[in-house]
Order: sequence, then C-alpha cells, then structure tokens
Amino acid sequence: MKRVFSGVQPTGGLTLGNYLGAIKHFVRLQEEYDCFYCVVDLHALTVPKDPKELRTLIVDTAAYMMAAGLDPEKVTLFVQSDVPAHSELSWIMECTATFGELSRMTQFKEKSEGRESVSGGLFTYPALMAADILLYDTDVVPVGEDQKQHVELARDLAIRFNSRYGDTFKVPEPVIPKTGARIKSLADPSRKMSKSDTDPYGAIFLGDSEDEIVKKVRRAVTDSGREIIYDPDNKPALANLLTIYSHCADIPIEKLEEMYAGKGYADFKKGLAEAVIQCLKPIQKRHREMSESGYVKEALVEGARKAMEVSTPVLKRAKERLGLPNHMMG
Ligand code: ATP
Ligand code: LTN
Repeated sequence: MKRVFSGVQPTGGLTLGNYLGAIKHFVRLQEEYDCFYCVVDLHALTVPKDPKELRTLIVDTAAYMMAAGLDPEKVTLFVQSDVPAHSELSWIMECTATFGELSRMTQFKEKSEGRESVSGGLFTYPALMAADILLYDTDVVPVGEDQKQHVELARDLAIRFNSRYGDTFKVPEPVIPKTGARIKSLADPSRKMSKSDTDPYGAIFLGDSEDEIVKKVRRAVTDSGREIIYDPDNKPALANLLTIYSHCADIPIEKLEEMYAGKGYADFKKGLAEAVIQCLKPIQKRHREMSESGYVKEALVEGARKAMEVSTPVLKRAKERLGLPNHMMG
C-alpha cells in the first residue's frame, strides 16, 4: 500500500479552506492508502503562542479532523511533538538545505514581512516539514496550493541526501486538488483564506454558527456587474464564491451558473450560505460528540505509538548513513 503523509497546524480554528483544500482529500485517501496525518504543533511554535490555548487547539484540531471523517482505525493520526524523531531529523534537514533555498520560500517571505521579530524557526520551518514527510517513506503528500513549494523542497532534500550518502529516503510527490486548492479570503480575494487572518470576515471556520456563516457570506466582497458567471480573471471574488458553493453542495459550477442565470447576488448568497451550513452541519455534530467522549486523546496516543514504530527505523537509517553512532537506538 502506498503511503500518504500530511500535516495541519493547530494555529487556530480550521477554516473552510483547510477542509476543501486538504482535509476532505485526506478522508478520500484513507480508503486506498496507508495514511499518516499529523497535528504539527512544533510548526505552530514558529510564532509565539499562549500555552493554554495551544494545548486546547492541538486536541481540537485532531477532533475536527476526525469529525470531518478521518477514522483512526484506518489512519494514523498523531501529534508531531509526541514523536521526537521529527525534531531530530529536522536538524539533519536544516543541514541538508541551503540558506539560499530557505530564503526563496514564499511562505517565509509572506509571514515575516512587516514583523518586528521573526523566529529562526519560521525560516527553517520547511526543513521540519521535510523531516515530517521523509520519516514515513512517504509516496504522496496531499496539500493545498500554498504548500507545493515546501513539498518540492522536501523532494530536493531527499534527492540531495540520497546522492551524498546513499539511498536513504523515498522521494515524495505533492498532490494538489484540481479545484479548491486555493480558497480565497471572503474579504479580499487576492489573499488565501487563512486561520490567522486578522479580518474577522475573511474566513469561515468549521465551528461557525449558522448566523455567523450567513453574516460572513452576506458581507463577502463581490465584483462589478450582476451576472453570476465563473470568470476568475475578471471576477475573482465571485469565482471564489462559486468554487466554495460548488464544493459544499457538490454541484458543478456550470450548473450553478444555470441555476442563477437572471438572478442577482442576494439570491446567490442566500443559496451559498445554505450550502455551507449544510456542508458543515454533520462535521459540527460529530465534533461535539467527539469532544465529549475522550476518544480523541486515546486515538492520539495510539497514533503516536504507530508513528514512532515507522519513523524510528528511518531516523536510524539516516543517522547511520551520516556516520552518527546510534548508540542508544539498538
Ligand atoms: P495559516 O492560515 O495560519 O497560514 P494554514 O491553514 O495555511 O495556516 P495548515 O493548517 O497547516 O496551515 O494547513 C493545512 C492544510 O490546509 C494545508 O495542506 C494547506 O495547504 C491547506 N490550506 C490552508 N489554507 C487553504 C486555503 N485557503 N485553500 C486551500 N487549502 C488551504
Ligand atoms: N506547512 C504545512 C503543514 C505541514 C505539512 C507537513 C503538510 C507541516 N508538515 C508535512 C504536509 C506534509 C502547512 O499547511 N502550513
């Protein structure tokens, strides 16, 4: 069975972007692949966090992933910091990557811009991400469009390490969904929908109430002209809303164009809000049940055990190749 690995940061409530761009596909892949899904809490430390809030968000992120359909009986769901091999291989990846490569990462440029203080971790973030992926002999990495560059770096680092020290790591492939891979902010379609957006109307969260969803959709920016047509170059805001609608209601965009021919934005937004509400309703219900059950923590303990079992020999292999002694690893 081919292996899948992907990660989600516990940096805030999950957004509709996280769901449509990544988690929905994680769920689909669990039927055919040996999947490892990780709550990447060490990545979340690249920007200072309140410890109490982080502790809650780690379990809540896992709870939402399960509520969205991931079944711990089928996948390995775990927390990154529970498996020390991630931090260890990360240092090795930092020493494999070059300063130039890390400097070219667009996420670093975007996230560091305008900040007074930028952690070293924000800069070396992609090396930790490469370690995450390579530790599991991963074949496929499903991610949203924004993470493609990081997965490509992980590939380059695997190839470089293998050519320097001998065959050690499997070279992974990114898989990006054809549509929905870059859901945009409702407040500004030139930016991606993000959990850490400061605009309260930019993102729809998986935990939003019906009222909040209706309000956010009603306030979503639109383009000039009143026709409901998909034209990403000239009508980027509407194209984004049509993409969301199409994914949430499982209706092709052309069909939506037909449905709203001759109607205005008010009708369209009403339908869109309803589609989002119906899409999130079952997830919210399962999330409530999950959070009350204690099942999430149990699943994470078992997940960490399985993750450790697979990653420990890979780390050992890499250390051996480098000439590091492995005295304590048997
Ligand atoms: P932040 O928004 O704070 O930068 P993030 O949501 O991008 O964080 P993650 O939680 O690690 O970061 O993302 C989890 C997955 O969701 C990744 O595969 C990422 O590519 C995908 N993703 C994130 N935002 C979007 C979006 N707007 N559209 C599509 N996919 C997205
Ligand atoms: N950087 C990713 C999260 C992440 C990840 C990974 C994704 C960390 N490690 C390994 C895929 C594979 C992000 O979405 N911000």
